[in-house]
This record gives sequence, structure tokens and C-alpha cells, in this order.
Amino acid sequence: MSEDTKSNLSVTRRGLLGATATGAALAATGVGSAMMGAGPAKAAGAKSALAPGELDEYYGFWSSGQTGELRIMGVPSMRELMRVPVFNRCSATGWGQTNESLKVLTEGLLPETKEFLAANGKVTYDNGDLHHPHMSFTDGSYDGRYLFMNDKANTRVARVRCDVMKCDKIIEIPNAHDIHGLRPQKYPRTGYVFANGEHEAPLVNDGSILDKPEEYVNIFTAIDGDSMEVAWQVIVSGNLDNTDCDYQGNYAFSTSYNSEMGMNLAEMTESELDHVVVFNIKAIEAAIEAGEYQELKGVKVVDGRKGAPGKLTRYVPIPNSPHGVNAAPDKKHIMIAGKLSPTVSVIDVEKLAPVFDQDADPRSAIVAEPQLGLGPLHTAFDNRGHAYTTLFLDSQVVKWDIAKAIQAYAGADVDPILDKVDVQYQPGHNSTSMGETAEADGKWLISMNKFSKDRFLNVGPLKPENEQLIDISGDKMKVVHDGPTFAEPHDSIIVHRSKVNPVDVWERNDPTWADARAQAEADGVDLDDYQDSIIRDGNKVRVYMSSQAPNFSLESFTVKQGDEVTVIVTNLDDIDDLTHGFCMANFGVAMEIGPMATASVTFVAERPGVHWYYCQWFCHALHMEMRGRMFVEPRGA
Ligand code: CUK
Ligand code: CUA
Repeated sequence: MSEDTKSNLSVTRRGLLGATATGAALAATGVGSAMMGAGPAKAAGAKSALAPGELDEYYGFWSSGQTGELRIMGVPSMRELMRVPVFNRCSATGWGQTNESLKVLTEGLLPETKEFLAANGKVTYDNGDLHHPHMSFTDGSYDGRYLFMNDKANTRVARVRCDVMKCDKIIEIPNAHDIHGLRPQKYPRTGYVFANGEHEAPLVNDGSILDKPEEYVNIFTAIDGDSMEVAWQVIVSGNLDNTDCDYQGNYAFSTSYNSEMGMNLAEMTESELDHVVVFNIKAIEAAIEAGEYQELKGVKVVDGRKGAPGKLTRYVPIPNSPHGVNAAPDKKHIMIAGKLSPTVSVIDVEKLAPVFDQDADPRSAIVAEPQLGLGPLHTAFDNRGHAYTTLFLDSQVVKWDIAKAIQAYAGADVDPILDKVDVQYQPGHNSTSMGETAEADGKWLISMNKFSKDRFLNVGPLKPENEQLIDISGDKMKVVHDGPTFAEPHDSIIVHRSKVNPVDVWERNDPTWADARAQAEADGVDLDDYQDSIIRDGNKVRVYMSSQAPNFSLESFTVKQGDEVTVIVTNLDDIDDLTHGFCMANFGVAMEIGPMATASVTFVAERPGVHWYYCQWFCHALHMEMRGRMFVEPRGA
């Protein structure tokens, strides 16, 4: 009942919900009145609280900002279902420690980065700043293949496989600095993953240029989502914040909050107008095809700076410091949130051809610019022509009518604002159910609030964020759930569960452990059906074993002090939900081995004596007994 109570409180306080909205909400969602009770003050709309055992209708894919992982939520219950380590380290799964994860974390780094890291005693970065998780598209909607995400901290882009919900590729983006905005191509498919370099730098950043702003550039990158290689890059003026693309495969859009190319706050906010850069994808491809590019660090780079000749880019002036870019599911309108301006600028993609082909005024593509409130950051959509914009400074979400905003811009005396709801507090991104696709369904909105202040028990100076679930099925928005989250999700997508079909058990031929398989073959070990094997190769020792609840196939093995030991464990439990772990106590070694998966870890056995390894995933009534000994013979023994 707590959900109902919360809704009632919010409804009463706002004093907005009338009988009309209640009726509309019920009609729109088809939710029975049995759970609602009667009376005009009773909360209406879709059901957010699920009974034990009930499954959510949507997957929520959440970023985690500076935590560096991807999170999977259930929507509308707002239950956290899983964490997928990506740019971070994970104590539970061994991400950043297993050979399989280290391959993903290192193979896509630039040579100079590897050198830099080695000088700091590392093989990869330990941190990341993951802001924007987005799913691959086919024909304007999610196709359940991959999720792509950025790392603002260390200029990387990662991919997560949706069949197993594990990261399989991470690449560092050359030439760019600090990847922020990221979106996959919507049509015809992904295709490209567009990624913004946020911070501008000298093009050749070798220490010879500091105080020459005119030599600073920024880089827009298109990555091939299938091969995870950089397809091409565009040099642009101004830094790049967020990005999105159209539903036709023609254009991508990036906001730029520092057209001044200023280096400090005063310089960066000096001018009244910044811009959104529009990228003409086909013209860029044609330029590359025609050889009109320079090659920088192995990447084909074209010049799309302000004033550059050709039709690669156009700069649409937008009031001060635009932030979010969101393509509406009507496949026609692109919303640019003003941030320091109280407006959202609406671009009509059909008005862009003259801007490129006839050099029409770039502002002629703007068809609306409603004043919505203070601090508009991001916009989400339903399937009824409405947009929902977060107002950071007002701590509100505003619902507005796109058609009315266009009429008002053309001079009609109509107010596009339909509703405002208070959120707690300072919202950044928001997302609606399927709202970033042509299949927006208008049921739920998440407001991702940067501050939670008084909404939860005090946990000390560091507070969680507050992600609020809002029922948007009726005329009025209703906050129905508060969800605390740890540092610091920026963005999320809400994907209908029919789009995502993960497996329960790994396929034995999965490419994740292809290296271990190749090594096993070289060692004469059949990874799918092997006897326990201990292979000595100089001072390298490879220990192959399997796990089957509640046993490791090897009760013990012996190595010599100083040996480089690789333990390769295959979980032969072909059963849903039977994950084992391998933890070597006092060696700082632990990893997950999913059902029918292989995982491996390498360490130097520098500690003589008896060391227990154990399974750290509670897998069986005899889980505590699932253990074995590694005996390390002292050097010279
Ligand atoms: S940004 Cu965080 S609130 Cu990185 Cu998408 Cu707007
Ligand atoms: Cu296997 Cu616990």
C-alpha cells in the first residue's frame, strides 16, 4: 500500500489531479480499478508496485556515471536487477582481473595510452565515467543486439552484448578528448555509433600549443557498431555536449555549449548564442569516398569546422549553452534543450535540406522554441505528440504539446505547456518507456534527479541520487515511486521486455574465452570435456579444472614459488542460475564462472605454503565445502 499512499500524498500536495485525469488514465492504461479503490483523491493510472514473483514489463538500462558500470533495472518496480561491469573493477565477477576481461579492457587502447599506463604500473584504466547507455537499432526501434556507452573520463566507447549482458568491446577514441554524448544510428540500423568529444584540444596535442584557442578543435566520431572500429571523424568548432540523430539516416546533431572556445567559465558563457552542429552523414561518407580527408592516428578525418567549405556540417545558432538533444518518435522533430536559456529549440529535419543545399539560414530549420521554465536539460516523449522536459533549476518536469509549440512559434495564441510536476530535486536526464524509438508507448517516465536531500534516511554527507518514476498515461503526470541510486546515473533507456532476450546458460563455443580455448588446444586439453590437467611450460603453469556443484574437479594442485600460474575453470553445470566462483584466498584473486562458461585468471605464486581456493558464489547446500588447496613449494625446495 505504500505506493498508493505516496501517490496520494503527491497528488494532494500538487492539488492537480481531477476526476478527468483519473478517468483518462484508467482508459489509457486499461488498469483495472480493483487496486485503485474509489474516490477522486485516489491515485490512478498504471501499476508500479509488483507483487513478489511478478516480472516487470520493461528493462531499464541505467548508466552509473563515475561508478563506471551499466545497471539493469526493472521498470516499473525500479528494482535493480543486475550490474554489468564495464569501465570499473568488480570484486564479484573479477572484471578487470580475469584474462577474458583484461583482453576487453586492454586490446582497444591506443599504443601511447598503453605506454602511459605502463609507466604508472597499470595495464588499463581503473575508472570510467559512463553517462549514456543506448541500445542498437534496426529500422527505428531497439533490436536487442547491443548496448553502447561512453566513458567521458578516459575517452572510450564500450559495447555490451545483450544476449549475455557482458561487455565484449571497449575502444579508446583517437584524436578526441573525453567522449560525452553518444547515440546509435536509428535507421536503417546501427550501423554507426555517434560519439562526441567534449573537451577541445589542439589537433596535434603534443605539448607545443597551449594558449592559442584558434588552434583548438573538437572531434565528432562515427564508430562502426558491428566491428567497433572508428569509421570516420569530423573536426568541429566549439566543444560537443550531447548528440542524437534522425530517423532517416541523414543527419546527426550535437549540442555545443562553448561556441566561444573559451577556456574558463566567463569566456565559455560570454556569447548569447551557442549552436547545434548538424552532421550530413551522406555528404561525410561521400567526402571520405572521394579521398577528401586527412589521416590522423589511423583515422579518416574530415573538416567540418564553422566556415569550412562543403556540405559536411551546418551550425544552427541556439540560445546560450544548449545541453540535451532528443529525436521525437514522430521522426520529424529534434529537441535541443536550452539549459541556461529557458527554451527548447525544435528542429524540423525536413527543413534541413535547403540549409545544406542552398545555404538557407540555419535558423530556418527551427520550427518552435517554447519557453518552458528554468534549466531545461533533456526531453522525452510519449506516443501522443507530447514532450517531457526536465527543468534542472525549477526541479520540475514540464509536459508540453509539440504541435501547439509549433503553432505558437508561428504566431498563434496557444500555450503549449500542459502540466508541470515537482520532482525531488534538480533533474538531469529523463526517459520514457520506449520513448527514444518510433515505438514510444507513453506509459512511464523516469526523472533522474541529481539531488535527493531529504527524501531518504540520512546516510552521511554523500547522498544517493533520486530517480523518480512518473506515470504519464493520463493527462497529468504523477510521481509514483522514489528510487535511490548510487553515484551517478546520468541517462537511462526503458526498453520493452519483448525486445530483449538474454540466455540463461552460456554457449560452450562463446568467443569470450576463445583465447583460453586456443591455449587449451595447444596444451592438448579439450576445454569442453577434459580431465584435469596441469601443464608446466617453463615457469608458467596452467591449471585446468572444472566446477560442478559442489565440487571443483581438482582438490589440490602444486606449483613452485615464483611460478606464473593461470587457473582456467570451466563450469560444467548446464543449469539456469548455477554460477560458481573461484576465489584464491590471500592472493587477491576472485572470478565468476557462469553456467557452461570458462573463465581464467593469472597470478604469480609468490607466497609459499598451503592456500585454499573456494567458490564464492553460494551454489549448493555444500557450497562451503566447495574448495581445494594450492600448495606453493618454497623457492629452492
Ligand atoms: S549529461 Cu548528465 S544530466 Cu552527461 Cu547526458 Cu545531461
Ligand atoms: Cu560453487 Cu559455491
